[in-house]
This record gives sequence, C-alpha cells and structure tokens, in this order.
Amino acid sequence: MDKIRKMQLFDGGYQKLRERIFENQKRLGVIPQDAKLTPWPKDLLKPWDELSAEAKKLFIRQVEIFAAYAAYNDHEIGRVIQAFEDLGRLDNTLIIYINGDNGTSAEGGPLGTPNEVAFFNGLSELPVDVQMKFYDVWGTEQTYNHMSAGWSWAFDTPFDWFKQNASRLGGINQNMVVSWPARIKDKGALREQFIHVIDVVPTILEAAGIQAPEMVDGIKQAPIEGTSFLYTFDAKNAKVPSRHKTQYFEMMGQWALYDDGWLLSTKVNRAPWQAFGVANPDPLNNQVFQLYDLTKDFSQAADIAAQHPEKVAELRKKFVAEAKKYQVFPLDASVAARIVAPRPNITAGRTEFVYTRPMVGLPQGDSPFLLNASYSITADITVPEGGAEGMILTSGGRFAGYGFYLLEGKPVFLWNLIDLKRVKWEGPDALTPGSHTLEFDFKYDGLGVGTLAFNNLSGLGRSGTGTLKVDGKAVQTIKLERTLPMILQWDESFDIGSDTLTGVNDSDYKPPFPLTAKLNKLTIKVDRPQLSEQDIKTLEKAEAEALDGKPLRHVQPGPH
Ligand SMILES: [Ca+2]
Repeated sequence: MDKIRKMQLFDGGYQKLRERIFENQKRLGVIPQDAKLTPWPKDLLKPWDELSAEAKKLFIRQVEIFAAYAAYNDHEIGRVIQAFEDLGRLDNTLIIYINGDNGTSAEGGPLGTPNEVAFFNGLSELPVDVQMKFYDVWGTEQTYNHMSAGWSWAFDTPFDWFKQNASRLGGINQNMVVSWPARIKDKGALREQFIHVIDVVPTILEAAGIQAPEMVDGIKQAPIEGTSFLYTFDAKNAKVPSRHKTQYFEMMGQWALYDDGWLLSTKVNRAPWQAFGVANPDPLNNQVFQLYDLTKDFSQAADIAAQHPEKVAELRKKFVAEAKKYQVFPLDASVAARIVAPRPNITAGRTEFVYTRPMVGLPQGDSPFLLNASYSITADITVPEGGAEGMILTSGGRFAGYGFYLLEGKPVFLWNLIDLKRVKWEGPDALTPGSHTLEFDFKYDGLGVGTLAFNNLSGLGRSGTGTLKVDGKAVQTIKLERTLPMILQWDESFDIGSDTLTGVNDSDYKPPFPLTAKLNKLTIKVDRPQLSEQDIKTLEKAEAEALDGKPLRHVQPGPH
C-alpha cells in the first residue's frame, strides 16, 4: 500500500486516469491508432473536479487499495510462472492469462462502499462522511470494500460501461495473453481475431492433440461450443479472419450479438448499482438498439443503427436464433428480485426447523431464511455450575447477520445491520445453573417476498418488533424501523453451538466462541406473510401503472 501511495498514480482523478490509460494503449500499440475515446458520462459519474476534497481523499484511498490488490495479484501470478521456469518446463507450457472474468465491477456505485453486502441490500450510495469512518481500515478484514465506479469506468478504457453490461465492450471485452515459447515464435506480437472465453477449452484440446470425449462414465456429454484459436499462434495466421464468427451476449436482460465484425447492442438502461427498480418486462423487444462496425470502430464509439436498419433487423433475428440454440430464453431483466427469489432447496415449504446438537457450516441457501418474515427461535439449554457463554445460533457475519448467544452468562440476540448499526437485545442477568428456555420472537410488519411476483420490492425490508424472552418472561422488546431486505453476508454459514469465520459483533466476542452450556433443542419457526386478495389487487394495479405504455427509463441520455 505504501509503495502504491508513493507512486501517486491516481491523484489526478478518474478522468485523467482514463486519458492516461488510453494514451498508453496507443503508445504500446495494443489498440488501433484511430480508436476513439468516448466522452465521460458526467450525468452518471460526477466529474472529478466537482468532487469535494473529502470525496477525492476517500476515492483515492479506495483505488489505491484496489491497485495494491492488483499488484499483489500480479506478484502471485508471477510466482506461479516462476515455478514453471524453475522446473524447466516454461518453454513447453501453454499459459492463457485473461485479465478478469468481465469488465471492471461497478457495484460500489458512484461513491464506492466499505461493505458490498450493503449494496446487495439496496444501500448503494453510502455518504462519503459515513465511509470516511472506514478510511484507516479500508482494505483490511474490517471492510468488504468496493471502489467508486468512476475508477471502474476508467479501468475499462478504451471501452465504456462495466461488468453486468453485456451489450458494452466495457463489460465483455478483456485482454488476454497467451504464452507458449516452444510453439509461438513471434513473441510479443498482437492478435486481433474475435474470440470468446468458450474457445479456451477447444484450444487446449487441440494443443494437446486430444478429442473431447463424447461419453463420460456412460453419460453423453453436451457438445463443446467454442472454436479453437490455436491457429492464431502461428505468425502466418496473424491477420487471417477470425474463425469464431457469431456470438451472443446476455446478462439480466441486456444483450448483444456479434457477427463477423458487427455488434448489435441494446442501449444500457440501468447502471449496475441501479438494481432495485422495476425490471424491464420484455427485454427481448423493449429495447433501444445500437449498431457498431467493430472493424472500423474499436471502442464502440459510433452508433450507426439509423443508417443500417436492415442490419439491425438481421442481427436481432440472429440473436433470437442463437439464444434459442444456447438456452438463453426466457430473458429476465430482474436483478434484486432474483437475489431473494426462493430456490429449490431443503427448506422449501417448511416452516419449522428443529436442531438437537451443535452443527456448523450450513450454507445459507439450505438454512431457514428469516428475512421479510416473522419468526421465533427457541433454545432449550442446560447451564453448568459456574455459568456459561458462547454462540447458540448465528448466520451471516461481520458485514451483516444475526447472533443468539450467551455473553458473560447473559442471553443476547443481536442483529448486525450491514455493519452500520447493531441492535442488541440483552437479558439483565446471567443465567443460573440448570435448565433454561431462551426465545427470540420477531413480528414482521411488511407484506413479505410475495410482492416480488408483481415486480415490486415494497414487501421487503420493512419494520418489525423483536422480543427476547427468558424462561417465558419477556426481558426486552425493541422495534426495528428497517430490516435487512435481501441477503445476509453470503460467504458466512449458518452455525449452531459456535461461530465460524467472522462474528456478528467484534466488540462482544471472538469466534469460534463455543457454547459452554448444553444445547438440548433449538427450534426455529418461520411465519411468512401471506398476501390478501386486497393486497394482490393493489399490487396488480401498481404493476400495471409502473409499466403500462411507458418507455423504459434510460439512466443516461448520452454519450451514445
Ligand atoms: Ca460467522
């Protein structure tokens, strides 16, 4: 981090960075000399000069952490390559290095975030002064950080937009480096054929001289869909046309079709961090189309759809054919709703869960989902002589989750609301030795996830009242004005009797915090809200009004 800071790479801001990257790309000859740099999206991402001094300070910190991570990553990849060299095997090893699996990620939104779990719960613009509280710990285990999308836009130079934007080259075009000294003789040369990541496997198979098996363990295999790019390894083929002629792209209702140098794109209608609005109900047809001739327009800068309506129609038709062939349909433009949509799993249809012994590591998808519902958690425990402490039940962790535990003998229930607020119910006394029943009872006020069926998130994240009871007696009641609408920290598990990975409240305990009382029985009951006839009528009306005849809102009138 200190090394990166001393380099002062980012002090000029994200627009200057974009210009500098673009100049470097031209100087290095990795993009065409006539490539155009598209204008800065000033309506979407505030120009650097208009930021406050504090915002600039925060954003520079955010990007320096990212840069330090990238440098660290490079170093570690270098070690892998060095290991092959040390083994004397680098010369005849094929290395395919793809710099990222998509464009730079922009889920941090224009301001960035110290906690990506906040974004996935709909909190996408955390004010700079709130974020400054995390300045000193940015990039440590205390943050789940993401930089301002202004940097992400700059890192996608010479293209525009981001990861999630399947119709823009900033979302889908990546650098790739291939090394195989024994085979590739024109070291350092450039190849510009269109290839897609699905071409990697066929290339490796061809390089190794083996056929893809048609059957594996008696099961017929789906065909491999890519096209080998091994031919590009030979200098004589440096300029031959690409063998991969056609490729569809699609992500959450945004799509594109590449066909022999042409690219048909749907106009971007939401930024990646705008994930919580009404979804496009017809992503195949309800689109503004853009057309590019990538043979002359490397950076997707000049939309020529108006001059070539026949080409637009042809490529639309081709997209439909490709999408049918590769099981892309039905298109679904929803984003947030998908996160909380119930999936087939062991908890489906169940409302009561009983556990009779400690257990850790249950993935959240297979554990009771408590958000947007009323629920009760009841623990029958036996406290030994001398008292007890430790975790009874937890899910999520430092960046969002809940915990039910004994702290210095006292029962505690805690909701960690995306690391910005913690609400704690606590019994007044340490539990005495012997048997006790602890209960946390939560009554939810909203309509629940049923509203999602109407393209409506209003049932989620509403208020509710929690009561902690000890041996049947209420000891504390607190109303939450808001609850987590979407998701707990996804890389933490549902644990009973101890806590894996991070804890929900660092100032109370350190994991694993094993329960020293005996857990006899833990019962979770979930009571999901049901929509009434009247609720359904109201939601249907709201959905019709939100979509009826109105064009999709475009977040950005320019630059395309
Ligand atoms: Ca944990």
